[in-house]
Amino acid sequence: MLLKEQIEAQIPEWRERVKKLIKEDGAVKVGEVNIGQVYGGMRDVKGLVTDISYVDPSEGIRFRGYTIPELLEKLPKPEGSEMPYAGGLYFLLLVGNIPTKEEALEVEKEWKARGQVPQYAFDILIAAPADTHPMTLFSMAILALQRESIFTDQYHHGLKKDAYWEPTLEDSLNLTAKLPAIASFIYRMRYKGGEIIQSDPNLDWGADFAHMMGVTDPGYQDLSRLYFLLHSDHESGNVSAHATHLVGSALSDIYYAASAGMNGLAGPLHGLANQECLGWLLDVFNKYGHVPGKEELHQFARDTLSSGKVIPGYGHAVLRKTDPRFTAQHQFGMRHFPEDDIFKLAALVYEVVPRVLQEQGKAKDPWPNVDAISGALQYHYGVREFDFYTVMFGVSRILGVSANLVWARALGQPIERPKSLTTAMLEEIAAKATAS
Ligand code: AMX
Repeated sequence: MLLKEQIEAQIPEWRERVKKLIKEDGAVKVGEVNIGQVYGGMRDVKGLVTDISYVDPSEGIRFRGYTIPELLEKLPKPEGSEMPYAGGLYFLLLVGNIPTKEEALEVEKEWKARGQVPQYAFDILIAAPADTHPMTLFSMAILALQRESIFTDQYHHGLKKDAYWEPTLEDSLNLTAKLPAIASFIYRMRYKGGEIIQSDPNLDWGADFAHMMGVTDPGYQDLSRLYFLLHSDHESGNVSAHATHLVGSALSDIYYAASAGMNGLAGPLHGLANQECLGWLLDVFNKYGHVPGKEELHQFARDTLSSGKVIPGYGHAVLRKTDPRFTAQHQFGMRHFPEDDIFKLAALVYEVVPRVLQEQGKAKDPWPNVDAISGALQYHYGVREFDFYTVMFGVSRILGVSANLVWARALGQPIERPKSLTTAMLEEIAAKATAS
């Protein structure tokens, strides 16, 4: 496999580089931690390392050094499509270079060969009570597949530490291959009366998801490819990435680790934000019965703020400009359905809300984030079941977190074990600092 060979070829140099850095400069400080951060969710504490993506405050995400516009231009695409193969993106995340079309297609081929979901995983989903949340079902299916883990099997048969990454790569390919079928099964079971659509062997991973969802508009295939690219990785400190890394650091396999990550993604402060954004847009639309004018929208936004609520989809913990993931989706809507009401409204909000937030003067970043528009695009194609949106986010995110786990194994990253203190200890530290 070209993918595996290219990872393997890089490992000795990476191991040497990391070993040297730790040996020669292990004591060099990268930052300080204050009491506010200890109580404040470790915000901005530099305690993780990943070479797969980096979020620059003024520029947004870079995957393996490439910005989103660069990736959309350079990654190989299926004939006649605007958006790249997810297989090519996965190659990039794992290997670090833009793949050739042949390399991207090899990942797609591996996924096809590994994509069959064992019936027992579906049976577990079918057996769950009808009101089980789609994210719970998604996480359950991943966890059910844990018995397939090659890493865990080989580990118990005396796998050498240097070779941990190999079965982790196998597991990652096996799991990611099945995600479109699992997610679309959940969608069809929950919202479409259980009429399941079988995978089409001629379609790539992203397009096959669109097909199995039952959305026939060809534009949805490109939207799916775009969506899966944009949500795949966002450094390592966000909850889904960090939870996956933490659980994986105990040498739990990718099924245990990704399922844990998905449980974090299911939280309202993380993956659920996109549905709140669409809810706000629909509230605006329903209030006026049409796309309002700028003045009316300005007033609606001010009313949201004065009632003590936030405007969903705006602001960011790290970014200080329009999220390039927003821009890519905005451009997609402008090309495909500029006249769609909810899309038009989302685009108008972009013209009005940053000004309202600037007037209010609280938000450090008044610009839109990825969630401000993603729901409007799904809505256009008829995927209107909000509870399902986080599952699509999860399908994408597992590409990033599994690539990270392969490299964490390759570089022998140890079990995570930060130190905790008691409040009395922190009070003592504070008292000493004040006295000195
Ligand atoms: N509307 C109203 N007020 C906002 C705001 C918004 N969109 N964004 C920030 N503010 C307010 C904060 O609530 C805070 O007020 P406070 O001082 O009274 O508590 C003040 O501005 C300063 O906040 P900040 O430092 O700019 O933001 P943060 O880093 O603490 O939080 C975020 C970032 C995204 C949670 C915040 O901007 C927010 O709540 N946005 C709306 C919800 C949203 O879009 N969430 C999706 C995030 C993307 C994701 O992770 N999926």
